[in-house]
Amino acid sequence: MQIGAATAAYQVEGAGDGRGPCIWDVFAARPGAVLDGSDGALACDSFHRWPEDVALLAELGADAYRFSVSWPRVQPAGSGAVAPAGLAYYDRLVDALLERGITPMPTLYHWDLPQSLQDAGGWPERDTALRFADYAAAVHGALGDRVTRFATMNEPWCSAFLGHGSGVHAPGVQDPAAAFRAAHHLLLGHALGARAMPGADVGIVCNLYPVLPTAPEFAPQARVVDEIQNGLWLDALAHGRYPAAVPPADEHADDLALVRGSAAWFGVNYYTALRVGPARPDSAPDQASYPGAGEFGLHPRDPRTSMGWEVVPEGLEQVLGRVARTLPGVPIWVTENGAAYADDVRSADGTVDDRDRIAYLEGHLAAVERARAAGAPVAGYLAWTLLDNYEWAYGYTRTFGIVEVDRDTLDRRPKASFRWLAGYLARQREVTSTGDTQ
Ligand code: IFM
Repeated sequence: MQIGAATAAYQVEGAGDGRGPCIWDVFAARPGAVLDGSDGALACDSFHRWPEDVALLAELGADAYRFSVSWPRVQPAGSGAVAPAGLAYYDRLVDALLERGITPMPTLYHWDLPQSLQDAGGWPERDTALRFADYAAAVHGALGDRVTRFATMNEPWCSAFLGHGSGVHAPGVQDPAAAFRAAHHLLLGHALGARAMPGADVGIVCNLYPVLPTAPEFAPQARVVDEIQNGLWLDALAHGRYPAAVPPADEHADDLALVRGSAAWFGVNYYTALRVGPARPDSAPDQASYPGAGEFGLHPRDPRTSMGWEVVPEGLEQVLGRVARTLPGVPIWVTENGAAYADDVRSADGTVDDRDRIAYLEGHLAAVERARAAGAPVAGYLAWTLLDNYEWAYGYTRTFGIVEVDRDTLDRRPKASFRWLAGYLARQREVTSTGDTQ
């Protein structure tokens, strides 16, 4: 199994030079939209500091690096002319990774829609899926001679339902019908994008979670949450249909025939499990993303991360088993897994001593190994995330990194979890090279 780390453009790059505006620039400027009022204009400045990031990945011993390509850097207006300087940034990054034996795994869309496409209606509009396919072709044309594995969309559930249901993510729309249209066009964009990259190994990345009723009477609500969180994406990709919770629409039938079978590999982003129980007055705002929200609540138990997400390693094993059964023969990657913690303990030399994060990673890697032993074809595991970065509506107040980033100097300092993961990788390589395991 390959092991590495992941990041996303808006969260780490900073605007750099020549990037066009995107929906997160506009959303983050709304008063109250982001907890600390921050945006991704500087982030970790990886646009300039990428050589340091690549050196860290090499020090980690990473097999693979999942980063995202910024659509508005490549096509500042969202369509038409491609910016050569924007593509050149990824060209250099890919070359530097390959020089160090690290497999580049670009994701084409990690939430930074060019604002001009939002002005034309965004993901609820069908045309956005067509524009995505043009953009995918442009990136593939530039990188496809050296990169084989691409992901189209990252966590389309978030783009659709956090972006257009609860509105806690960009573009901050609260319109359930628009959320369903966005979900469909994200899947259509994935399928058209995959077709636009002939010869590439193209997958999609979804955030899937086990959904558990807290009592039998909440089973119907849990089923709805499961259909939106998990079934929508899996049923469409495996069977070319939507579960009952998705309102029917005329455009679905032909498009779903394209979506079916369009994932050559499947990426699982896994963080927690969802417990569905009685309504609660203090519900997190993202809960309003599910139809029928208000009639039920989510009830995470301890232990929880600083996102309030329950730590449930065995849920990852369950999700991997479900994907393996639903998409037989399709290789699976754990494309994100990790935890935000307070990082308030330091060892004598000043290193963040994040034993909680180490325990989280260790528990989840063990769950991956159990899933593999049970037959799930898991090809890789990528820790979220390499660097402390811009955590969307939480701004810089939540840290998931295995490397600390000083917000004043942007200096990078590996945490104890970085050293731990490097050790895990080295041990795994040792075992593999002596032929003890696969
Ligand atoms: O930071 C995000 C990432 O962009 C997408 N998956 C979940 C992470 C933690 O919230």
